[in-house]
Amino acid sequence: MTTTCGFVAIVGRPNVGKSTLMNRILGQKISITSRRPQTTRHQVLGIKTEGDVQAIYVDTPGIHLLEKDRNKAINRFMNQAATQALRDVDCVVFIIDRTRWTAEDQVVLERLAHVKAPVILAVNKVDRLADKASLLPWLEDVGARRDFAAIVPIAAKQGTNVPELEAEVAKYLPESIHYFPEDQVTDKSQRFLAAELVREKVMRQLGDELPYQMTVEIEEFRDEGRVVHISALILVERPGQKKILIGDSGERIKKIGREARLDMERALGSKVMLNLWVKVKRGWSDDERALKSLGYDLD
Ligand SMILES: Nc1nc2c(ncn2[C@@H]2O[C@H](COP(=O)(O)OP(=O)(O)OP(=O)(O)O)[C@@H](O)[C@H]2O)c(=O)[nH]1
Ligand SMILES: [Mg+2]
Repeated sequence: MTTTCGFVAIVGRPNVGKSTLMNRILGQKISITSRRPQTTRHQVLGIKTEGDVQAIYVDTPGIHLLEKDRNKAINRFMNQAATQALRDVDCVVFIIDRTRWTAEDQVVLERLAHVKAPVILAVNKVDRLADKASLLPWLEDVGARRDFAAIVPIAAKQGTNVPELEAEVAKYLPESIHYFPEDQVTDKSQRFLAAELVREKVMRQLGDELPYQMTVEIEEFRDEGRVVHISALILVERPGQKKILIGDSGERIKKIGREARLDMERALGSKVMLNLWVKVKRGWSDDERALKSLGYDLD
């Protein structure tokens, strides 16, 4: 009996729906999502095993333009993490948002220039296309930008055409033994997921005020069987941000905690006691050493 197994990088500029697509394919929340750009910061594997076929998807941070003088170490980290994911993959899914082509899409296309693996273009969010008739000429137009292995219009959020995209991907998975046991869905720990879920709730509630000047560290993760005790520290850059995060008489932080806890309970399948703390740590997002100690480490 032959089995197939391979790595599939999901790349694109921020906010096009990479993590939404991965979660849809896996049928559960593996990677956090929000309306704000730069939600994903690390490579996250989503492993899908169906019979003889194992597809290992690699969700990546959105590749973005670094602003002159304003680019922080964390932005360089995110772009590097995304580019690194393109090494040694068997197939790439390059996502764009409907019928728009931006300077950042162009940057992604240029990063793909040296990639030998087949690149499938996924045109996402077609559910929001006001003028459906514009799609066909657009597919022809983008199709001329590179020799894509396939072009698939999808709506990741609703799942439209996602099985068709997976079928295209399956064509490029080589014959190989499976690298992961069939019940493993990600390479990340429960601890990592817990931190990410807190970050997701903060991003969803206050993305505009705190784009990337916030990170989450798990200080305690104690599994007592029926209850998991989790303490998470939210680090911000400035005292003003701490105030916003806590909100009037702690309303906002309570809401963030409640939502994060419910998601954690769903993911862990047990009761969770969650404690949240907010601390100001100036300069962490532009300090290579601080970043490393906070888990932003490419090695
Ligand atoms: N209408 C619609 N919205 C979508 C679709 N796919 C994703 N979205 C929304 O687009 C936003 C961004 O989705 P993400 O999956 O976080 O995007 P991303 O590419 O992972 O973004 P970064 O991690 O920041 O690079 C979220 O609000 C999603 O709900 C879709 O097919 N249709
Ligand atoms: Mg993402």
